[in-house]
Amino acid sequence: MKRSLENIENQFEMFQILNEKGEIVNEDAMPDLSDDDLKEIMRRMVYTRILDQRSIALNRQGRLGFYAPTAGQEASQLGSHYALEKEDFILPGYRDVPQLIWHGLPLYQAFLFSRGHFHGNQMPEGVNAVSPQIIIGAQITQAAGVGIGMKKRGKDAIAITYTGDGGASQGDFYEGINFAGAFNAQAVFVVQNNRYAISVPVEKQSAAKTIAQKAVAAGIEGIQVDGMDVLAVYAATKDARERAINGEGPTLIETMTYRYGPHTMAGDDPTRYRTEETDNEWEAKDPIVRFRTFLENKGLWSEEEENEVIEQAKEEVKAAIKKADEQPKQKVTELMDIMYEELPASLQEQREEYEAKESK
Ligand SMILES: Cc1ncc(C[n+]2csc(CCOP(=O)(O)OP(=O)(O)O)c2C)c(N)n1
Repeated sequence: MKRSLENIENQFEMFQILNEKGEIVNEDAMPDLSDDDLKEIMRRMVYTRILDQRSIALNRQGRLGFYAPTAGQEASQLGSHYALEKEDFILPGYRDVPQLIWHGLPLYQAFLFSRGHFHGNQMPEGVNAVSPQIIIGAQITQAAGVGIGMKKRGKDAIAITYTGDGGASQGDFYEGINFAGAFNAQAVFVVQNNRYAISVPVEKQSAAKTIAQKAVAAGIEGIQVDGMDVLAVYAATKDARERAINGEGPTLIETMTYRYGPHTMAGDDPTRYRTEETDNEWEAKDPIVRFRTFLENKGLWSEEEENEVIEQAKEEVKAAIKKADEQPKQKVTELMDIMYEELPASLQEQREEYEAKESK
């Protein structure tokens, strides 16, 4: 028995293309990306890091509500997103707001989501996504369903869902990947293994040595990827996407990453469960630093370009928070109207009561 487990574990070595020093260590796997693509990926990662810093500041000023920091996870989030097409459908977790923004969700709406305003959950026409899931693991079963739907309709698109290592310890996760495998769903499951479910280390959540190997029991492909290496995450997702569309089944991608900040801004103190030594170890793997080195060595990136992106991000955040401030307050009647095509009789009376209150 032990030997069969070891055999499985040995199959999930971490896939890497760009090492911590910004060197290509796996030339054969290098994805076919133009210089413009490479620069765009860098731009998005830098922009998102600034967005994270500004969101934390806005939260501290009381101008944002719920916020789950993203710094450290840019390669996992944006490398996987860059492999998608507009038709692909995203089912994110609460930390995955950056993917939604790059899929087309306006920034001011992301801020409204943070404030609990329902307009933040209304995806604009053509933005194929649902709002971030708070219930851990629930998006996994939903993604299986969307991926099966895409297959049935013969679409050249996938459902992609994101969760953390904690999500991969939930029952919904196993049900979702099992169903996806059984029905050959056009789905990709990304688990961003940032080592902790709030304060619970991944080692205490599961005896499995990797999360990627959980794919085996569901009969689907699984791969563990260096989640701080944007090229590896991109290449793995692109490959998974193509295979899903070609009818070759879903894939589970585990990205090895780290969140530098607290779990959310609601009072988590990571110093109570992580050491400075571990933090430093992971910061040395930083996805932006290594990609910057890679691009600079190719003569594709400069300090001026980076500063331009930083300024642009700051300006856009400023404009978006202003726009969020200017939005009308949400009304219960409006929420009822968008929830139901036909309001049930039992709610009709409540609606009238709210209407009377709101018109005062
Ligand atoms: C079903 C359910 N159980 C518990 C919670 C409380 N909770 C919120 S975040 C979290 C940890 C999730 O960790 P992980 O999936 O690793 O994601 P990360 O926050 O690290 O991105 C838990 C248990 C929840 N939101 N939903």
